[in-house]
Amino acid sequence: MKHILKPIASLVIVLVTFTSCNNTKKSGSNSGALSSNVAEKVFVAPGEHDEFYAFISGGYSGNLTVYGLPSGRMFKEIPVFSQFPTSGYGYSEETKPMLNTSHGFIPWGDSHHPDISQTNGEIDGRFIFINENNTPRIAKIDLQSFETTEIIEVPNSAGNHSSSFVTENTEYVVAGTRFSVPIPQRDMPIKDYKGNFQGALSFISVAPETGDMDIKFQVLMPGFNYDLSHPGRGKSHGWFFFTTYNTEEANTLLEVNASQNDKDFIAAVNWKKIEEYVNNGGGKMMPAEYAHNVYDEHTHTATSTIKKEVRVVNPTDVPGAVFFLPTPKSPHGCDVDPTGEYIVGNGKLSANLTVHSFTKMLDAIENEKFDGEAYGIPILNFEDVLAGTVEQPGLGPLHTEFDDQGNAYTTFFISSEVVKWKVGTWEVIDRKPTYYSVGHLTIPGGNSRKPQGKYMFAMNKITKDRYLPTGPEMEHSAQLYDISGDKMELLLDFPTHGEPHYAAAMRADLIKERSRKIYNLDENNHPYAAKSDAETKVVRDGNEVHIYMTTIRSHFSPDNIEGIKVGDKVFFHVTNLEQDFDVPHGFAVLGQNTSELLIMPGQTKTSVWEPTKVGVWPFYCTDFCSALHQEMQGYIRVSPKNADTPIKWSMGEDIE
Ligand code: K7E
Ligand code: CUA
Repeated sequence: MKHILKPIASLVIVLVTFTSCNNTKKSGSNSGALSSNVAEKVFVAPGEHDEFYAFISGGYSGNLTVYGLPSGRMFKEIPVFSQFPTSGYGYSEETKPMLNTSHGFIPWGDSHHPDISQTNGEIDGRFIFINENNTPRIAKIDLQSFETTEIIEVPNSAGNHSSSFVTENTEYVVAGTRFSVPIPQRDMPIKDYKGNFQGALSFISVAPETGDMDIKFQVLMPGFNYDLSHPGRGKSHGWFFFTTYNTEEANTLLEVNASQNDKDFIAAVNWKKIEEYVNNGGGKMMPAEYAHNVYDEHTHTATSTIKKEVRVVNPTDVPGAVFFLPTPKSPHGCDVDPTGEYIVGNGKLSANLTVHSFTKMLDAIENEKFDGEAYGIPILNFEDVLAGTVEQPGLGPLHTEFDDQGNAYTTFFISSEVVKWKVGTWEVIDRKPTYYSVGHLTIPGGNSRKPQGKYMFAMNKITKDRYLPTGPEMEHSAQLYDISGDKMELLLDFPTHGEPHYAAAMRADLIKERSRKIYNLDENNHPYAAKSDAETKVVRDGNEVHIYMTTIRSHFSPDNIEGIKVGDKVFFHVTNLEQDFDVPHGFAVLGQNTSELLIMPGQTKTSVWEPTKVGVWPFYCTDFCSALHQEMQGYIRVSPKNADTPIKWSMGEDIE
């Protein structure tokens, strides 16, 4: 048996590779096709603003990048799950707790699916959520400050991939496990996976006013791989849908062993029903360990709390809450149309695209049109829930988005194209090649009741010849299409950072108007803040030295410091006194083993330095902030361990 499997596996690889090569050839004919008409459509004149924000997942960068559309200009990288020396995120004392987990401090993450908060099924632009796949976590970014303000770890989960999608009123941000694992984690033989491992689907509540996250409950499902998910909306609000693969429950050579079943499932979860069950005391608390990290904008400091238990629910204890919809074949994306009626299963290995009907699903449940069960969960009869199929639209469907005109757009990885089809008639309307091997695609407002249309962009996995070569690896490439007409029109290629798995986009106005310009110095409650030059000081406490420092154009106070000794632990608490938009100051000292600080107006940030060498070491501002930026510098004197140099500091005069 083992001997047969290997040739099959290599055949699959050859097939995929071969198809990709074909795609590469197509490109030649398209290069240089940009007409001036197209150029006008993406031209945003100098000083003008883009019409849309796009928040593009950074994949293995662990972060989130912010772009403008239609220009494709990158505005910012928001650090989320990875340390970011550019701003000191994850390096400063204030932000290190954001990266704490039950496994300790983790400097990196793999981010996948950003999703913007919603009110009444419409994008409201308050928060954006994003999942971390490797060490399961969900982060919340505040779209006023563009800062990561909360990260919650997801216990009992592994490969947090079917995340982070929000319900119609941001009641929940949902996180489903890609890898099933022993729950609770324990030492057991891997070969005993089948029937013993489980997959947790976590419903993380989001407080309406504050946005505070908390794990409300986890549904412990059979040991499949829960790949992607989307909320119901409109008529299907209250349900959540998850694609699964590996319903075979294989634990080795999944490329063959998890491709055996003709159909896998979409799991339909009635979260309202389970919520009610939980509110009435249902489910049980089980011991768990997970970090909950919260950033406070007034102390400018994050705290990390390790939580000790989580509520779990056995789906068979809540009759009528969970069903399986048979879906061919190892579906990846699980996408719900704006009306909430249609649920698309993008079967990676299927010739056709399967669409389920929510109405038919309810009817099948009502009339118990079941086709067996899996671990006590009813399997609905395929024909009875099927809305329709898009016949042979392409090879290797991954993800579908929707516009505001009743059209759907599906990406095909293997045939490297986006295919536009009509929701309801299932006819293919248009297809356009992508360069190359597209993964996700995004339409502004796509995951909502009101898509904002106009543009679609595809996020491609392979760049090859699209840009000037940069060694063996090229940044991934996105392609922007005009979708306002019947046919899609390719407008622009632009590079993305890391690996974009999905992006969330929306009209710029909502965010733009609310964007924070400064932090109010009066509201700075940081315990080590110095709010004027008069409050600056240097305080020794054993071998710890706390420097209360200020920075304003164009000096540090103090800028001469003496009395530090080798073996000390020196805390530079730097407060930026500026109350002016876009005037951060930087801070770095020669020989420090951490990153710089970048301190926003009104903020206090702390860098720790443990000097190992005697000498007089300069520090300076790293951000060119004024005509006298180069003058923003100072000296710190480090004496031998046993010296008796007294602690002294000054600014504008010599230390006597
Ligand atoms: Cu959403 Cu890339 Cu994580 Cu598909 S995944 S491509
Ligand atoms: Cu402050 Cu340069």
